[in-house]
Amino acid sequence: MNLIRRFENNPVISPIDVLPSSPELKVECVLNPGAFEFNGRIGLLLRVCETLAEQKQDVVTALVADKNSENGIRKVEISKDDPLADFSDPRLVFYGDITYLTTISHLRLAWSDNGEVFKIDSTPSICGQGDLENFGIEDCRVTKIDETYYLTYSAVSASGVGVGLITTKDWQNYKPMGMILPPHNKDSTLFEEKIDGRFACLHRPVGVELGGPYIWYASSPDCVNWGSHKCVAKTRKGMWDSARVGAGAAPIKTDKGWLEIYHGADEKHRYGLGALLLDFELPWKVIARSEKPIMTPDEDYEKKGFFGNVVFTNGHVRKGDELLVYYGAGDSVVAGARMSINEILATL
Ligand code: MAN
Repeated sequence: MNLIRRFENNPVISPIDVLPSSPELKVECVLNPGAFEFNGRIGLLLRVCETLAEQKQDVVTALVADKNSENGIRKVEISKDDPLADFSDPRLVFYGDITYLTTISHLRLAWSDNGEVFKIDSTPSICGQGDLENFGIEDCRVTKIDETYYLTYSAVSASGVGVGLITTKDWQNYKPMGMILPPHNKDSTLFEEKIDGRFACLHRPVGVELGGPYIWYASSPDCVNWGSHKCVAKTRKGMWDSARVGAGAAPIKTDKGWLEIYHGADEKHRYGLGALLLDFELPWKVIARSEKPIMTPDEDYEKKGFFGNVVFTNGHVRKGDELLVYYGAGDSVVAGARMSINEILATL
């Protein structure tokens, strides 16, 4: 049985399909989309990563959003032979006390009638605002509760990565609600229903001396103030998810409990997807968990890329038993796959 049925037209969106947000920038990667349905269409909220179109030979340029700079972007140039700089991770530049990103991300909408072919907006839909988002915003989860869409995303700056919240009802007017979980925290998704009258979420803080990058549960009366934190799932030594774990998109309601598709990575930064089955009433309790990943980076476009060997999901759309899972592949492109909820449950 083949649990994962990748779309035939994968990757469905590549950097070449996306217009840069300004002429001096170039789209380096398009990845990790949130997914939702609106007015009979499937929408993706893409993470669009940009760099300078014209790179200078001897420096690496980090881009920082800044209202007072030309075109709203400050360019931080770091010489390639500066002894204070470490360029070993293509995503980051460690420079003395500060870590910069090598790209800056915004969120952009793409729309489809069939879920496989997308028309991408020509301009950014949502950009980072203020000091806590000036390295960009990333990896948005979209959860619809009643008539409101809740967007939870990574807000990135030199102060760290935290979780930001924006709400919208019409995908034209956006209401920023600020940072709801402080650094270091990301991979936060809301449940599609309130639990015991409270908003519920999964999130991923990182324990430093003790603990680690584990999936946690929290609840809130208003979606802004979060409490009742509980640890849900940890990394597992020697397994495919030994180095980090993080929630994907909103947990899926099934008659066996909440099904959560999450990502895990090992020490070699190989990212796969697995499943957690959470207790319906006490959603921080794990009933079952994938021993083996349900999806690993196997295709060329998943093994290669800006940061290869990655399949990472934060967006899906449910059609009965079928899940359309959208994912970032190789941190470079957006791809899709069909999965059956019952088939995943059967593996647990
Ligand atoms: C990690 C990666 C990057 C991302 C930063 C900030 O290093 O996921 O792609 O830009 O975190 O969130």
